[in-house]
Amino acid sequence: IHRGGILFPRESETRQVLSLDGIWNFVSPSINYSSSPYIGFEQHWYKKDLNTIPDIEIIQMPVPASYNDITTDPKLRDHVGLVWYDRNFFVPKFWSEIGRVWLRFESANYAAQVWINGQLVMSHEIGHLPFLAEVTAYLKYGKENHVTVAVDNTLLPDTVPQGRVVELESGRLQQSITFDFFNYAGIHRPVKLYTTPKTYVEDITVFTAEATAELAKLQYNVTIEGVNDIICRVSLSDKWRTVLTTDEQSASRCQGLLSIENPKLWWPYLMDPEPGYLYSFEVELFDANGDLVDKYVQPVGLRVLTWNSTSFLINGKPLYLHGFGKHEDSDIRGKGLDLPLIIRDYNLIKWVGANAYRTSHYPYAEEIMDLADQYGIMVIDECPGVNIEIFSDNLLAKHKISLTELVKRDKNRPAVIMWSAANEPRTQYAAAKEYFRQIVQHIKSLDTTRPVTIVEAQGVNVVESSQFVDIVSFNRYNAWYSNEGNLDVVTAKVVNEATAWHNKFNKPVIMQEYGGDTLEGLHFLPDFIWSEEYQVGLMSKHFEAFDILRSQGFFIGEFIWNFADFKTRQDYTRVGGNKKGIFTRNRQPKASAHHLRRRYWGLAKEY
Ligand code: GCB
Repeated sequence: IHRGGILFPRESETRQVLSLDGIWNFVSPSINYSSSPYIGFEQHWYKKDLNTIPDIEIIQMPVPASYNDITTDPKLRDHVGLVWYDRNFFVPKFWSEIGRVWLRFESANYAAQVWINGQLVMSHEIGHLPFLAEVTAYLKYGKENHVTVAVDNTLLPDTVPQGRVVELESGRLQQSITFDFFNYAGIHRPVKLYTTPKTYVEDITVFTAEATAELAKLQYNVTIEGVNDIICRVSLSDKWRTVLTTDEQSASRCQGLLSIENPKLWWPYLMDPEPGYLYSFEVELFDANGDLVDKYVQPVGLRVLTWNSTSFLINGKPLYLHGFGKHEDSDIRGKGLDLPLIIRDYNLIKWVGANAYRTSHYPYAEEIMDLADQYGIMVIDECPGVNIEIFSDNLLAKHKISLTELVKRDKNRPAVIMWSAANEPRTQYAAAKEYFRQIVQHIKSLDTTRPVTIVEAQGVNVVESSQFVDIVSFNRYNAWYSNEGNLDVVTAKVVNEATAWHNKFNKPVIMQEYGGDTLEGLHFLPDFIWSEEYQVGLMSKHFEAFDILRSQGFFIGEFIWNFADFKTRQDYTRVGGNKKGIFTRNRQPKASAHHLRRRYWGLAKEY
């Protein structure tokens, strides 16, 4: 597998992109065979056209989408093991002279192997992250080609996230997981073939070294693969495409510092009349004749993050984060990328007046992240390490890989303001200490420009992990998982706990989750658990606590759980899924959304 950069495929004067999205052939062994859910390898399905294999049922499967809710068959919804996808595609003849051709999957959950024309071209493990390989030598140019993908959703003690497979009395395998959200699987995001020249821009790293109203400095580092006899020209242009500054370097060392006078800084939504301002960082490679060899344009935002023991600042101004935890989740498509849905979500985020969210509990699609950059919505970027129970060296190694890939993917994004190393790991265990010391150190070795957090659920006095982070995060379900029905205890409990976190670690504190399940349309007066009134009441008690905490100077954020209702595994505490959303799964408001909107817009007035 390719170990270099994972730049998003973008068309340019020198690059072409071809989408492989659409309807693929799909086979699930659990529908066709009762024996092994891992069938296909020994039978060499990757060397064949799935359509030509006798006695198997082909399902028409959309890509991108989760496969679980597409059919009416519970065996597919609850399948554990391999599934197979394949399709044919054409590659233009002139691509044989163009340089290199790449195949890139934006994500497949959980692990995938990919063959082109019967030859293995890449394997990747860990969902929600892109993977790619150069496939130049495997393609037939000007002819029909065949791609096969085997996707395995099995979660084990050394996968990220962890899981266990249990055999039921019926003989069926069941995936056991520690988190509540449904373990959707399949090819979740777009699949693209794209070209680069033989000598090409392999990776770009930018960060803002300085950002004031008078001057910004952008540090850049471009890595180039191919021949060395090349000039690397970089330039920065504004949104009107006016070039503000340029620089020329040799291909072997294309790095430097660009200065921009009177810059338009990247500001979060509601903090500036023009939030999310992006410049274009253009990289052009020229050969000795002055001919353009490659071009890649990377959007960049100019902003600097700083933090201390009580506050978190952007461009020198203190931040107060108000938003939610989210999920990639919707009816039928599951975790499959859906453009109407993601734009609707941002319109709701803006309507409700949120300025931030956390990508609970895994990295979100690159299209979603692009919009955060453009709208100025700040993102706490979480890796897929959710609810780790058993710490091991194998898991640690893979957890680090997931972070390497995440930072590589999102390092240039102004919207990403913090890395979340994990959600609710069992950090009361002694083994968590060395584990998270290494995890945080690993993130710091990749990026020192953003703070790191671990989202804690254990008590402040037992955690072995938060001493390593920059910002302390905790989740707590007062008047829900404890003290259910007792709204009167909430305010004091939240104030006391947040204060205890700060006193113990001397760091800024965020409440990353609080909330209660609410069935839309269920009303009770006086408020009663599961009703819309109860959710609103629970929020009001938290708001009182947050206001007290804000006056104390170390409390920097409130995130309600969750933005929208979402599907979970089957559980007697869940009526058709987790209903803690302020929006329904259809993205319509509950009473709580209107309540939150009044608060968040009120907070924005204080900026
Ligand atoms: C949590 C988890 C989140 C769950 C939530 C709940 O603490 O972080 O993934 O969905 O509780 O509603 O139970």
